[in-house]
Amino acid sequence: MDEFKTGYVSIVGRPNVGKSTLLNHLIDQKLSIVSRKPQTTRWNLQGIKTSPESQIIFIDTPGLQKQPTLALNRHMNREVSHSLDHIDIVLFIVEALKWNELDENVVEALKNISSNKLFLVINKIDKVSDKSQLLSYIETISGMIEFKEIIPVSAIKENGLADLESLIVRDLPVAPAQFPEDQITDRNERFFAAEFIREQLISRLSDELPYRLSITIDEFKEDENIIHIHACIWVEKKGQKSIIIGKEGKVLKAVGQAARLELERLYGKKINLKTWVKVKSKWADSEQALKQFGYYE
Ligand SMILES: Nc1nc2c(ncn2[C@@H]2O[C@H](COP(=O)(O)OP(=O)(O)OP(=O)(O)O)[C@@H](O)[C@H]2O)c(=O)[nH]1
Ligand SMILES: [Mg+2]
Repeated sequence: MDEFKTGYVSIVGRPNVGKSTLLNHLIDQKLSIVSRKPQTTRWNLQGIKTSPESQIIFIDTPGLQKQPTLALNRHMNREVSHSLDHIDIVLFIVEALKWNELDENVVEALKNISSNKLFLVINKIDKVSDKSQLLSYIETISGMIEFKEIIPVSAIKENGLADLESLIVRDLPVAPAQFPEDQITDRNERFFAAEFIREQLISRLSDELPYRLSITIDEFKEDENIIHIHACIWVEKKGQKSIIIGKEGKVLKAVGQAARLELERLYGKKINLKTWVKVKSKWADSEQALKQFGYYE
């Protein structure tokens, strides 16, 4: 038998190109939250896929921002650069036939990565009816930056993912597994509780509000058959608090119910979820508040 291979694979790109969707479909598990709105992912998240031949440690990252002004966005960009330290392969994700200055910003951030480690992954090809258009698109991007592989995929339809995975395994170093074979992530249960609540809020709230909320888990207590979770939703203004609660508490109730179902699926246990909404003025631009909310752990 060939020797076992293990390595780290970072998934980077501008916001909204489908990085988190790709991670979830590559590891066959909903770990990373997804939404139609950009800037959904705020933290690096490892998704670990172990087979008899290999262990791939994928890192989903926040969408890279250009010249971020808020402390929160600077934190998100730092997460992306951390993901590139000691990396074996970088997947640069773009959206088929789309290219803008934020993609150029990613090219800039990848300039110190050896082209030997760099794969261009063109996502959302299910939206392209005339596939021949991809040729000139690929040509344009290849003129800016060199890649070891170029792989068109549809993360949602899982097209091209098996090819992508075998090319990754081909290039991973021979090394023993870093994690037990049943471990699928580096993040703890509190992290997913907070993220799944945030995902439900993002999908129900419009405009700027999703960018202005953060979740802390104040209690996480596991009994034999049930997990008790107390979550706090932090916003910046009183008006935002009333929107999140909704008329007669309807929005918050729906968010809690949907998040509870997702968490029950993930943990295979009953969840008792209680939520509160609190105001902390300008938290997204305060390093201190970000620390309190766990952004720098
Ligand atoms: N049609 C189509 N849509 C996709 C595909 N992959 C992702 N999407 C959609 O693209 C949107 C963004 O997906 P995410 O996975 O949240 O994107 P992201 O790159 O992680 O975004 P950020 O975390 O904000 O940087 C969602 O509405 C997804 O359903 C795909 O292969 N095809
Ligand atoms: Mg994401």
